[in-house]
Amino acid sequence: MKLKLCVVGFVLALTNVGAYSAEPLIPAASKGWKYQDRGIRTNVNWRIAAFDDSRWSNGPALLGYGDRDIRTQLSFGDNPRNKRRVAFFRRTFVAPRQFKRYFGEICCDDGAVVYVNGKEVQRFNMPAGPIRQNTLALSAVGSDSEVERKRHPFFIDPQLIQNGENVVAVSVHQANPTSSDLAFDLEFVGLESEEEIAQAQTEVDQHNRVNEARETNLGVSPVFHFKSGDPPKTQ
Ligand SMILES: [Ca+2]
Repeated sequence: MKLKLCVVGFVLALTNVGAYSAEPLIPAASKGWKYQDRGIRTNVNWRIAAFDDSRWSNGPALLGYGDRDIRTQLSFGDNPRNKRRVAFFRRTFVAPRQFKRYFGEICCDDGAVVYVNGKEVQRFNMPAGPIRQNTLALSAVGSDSEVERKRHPFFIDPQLIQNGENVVAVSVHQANPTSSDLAFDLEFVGLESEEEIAQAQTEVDQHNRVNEARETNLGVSPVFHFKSGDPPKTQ
């Protein structure tokens, strides 16, 4: 079953990566992710570009634990029945010039909050309101083959991306302390052609429709996504 999931996830990843000829600012499954897997946020400034992450570990995506396709193994602590709720990730990326739109796709098990240059741009499978180091994801995705390796598409406000070096920071949250797995990957591309922008918009719209239905089933407010230009409140 797990192998089947991996194959499906791999094919999906290939489909998405191959779909855009635009310049990857962060390729899928890329190297150079800094991570902090101690389960505690030691510095409130961990999201901002100026934060010194030189003491963090680093490795290639997929990062996490509990599944066979993980390339960088993270620690969940000493107690499998009470695992750490959160892991933190950072990566610098260079925007060589200004693009018309910026588009990302994230794979996260179970939930995630994404920040670019210190500003929140997206959250997936996470509750509304302040996000703390012990905040749990809304639902477990590990047993749901359709979403475990699904890449969630989203646009990024172009005003947040500057020419030259930028920093993306992500917290990934477990749905419960006994969850068997955690996983994270993220890719960014700069879009220029109207055709690719329209294609990305279609992906985001389809994703939003699926997740609106999912949120209705979960009985939660719509925080799985936001439409471009309507970011959630930054905490
Ligand atoms: Ca999990």
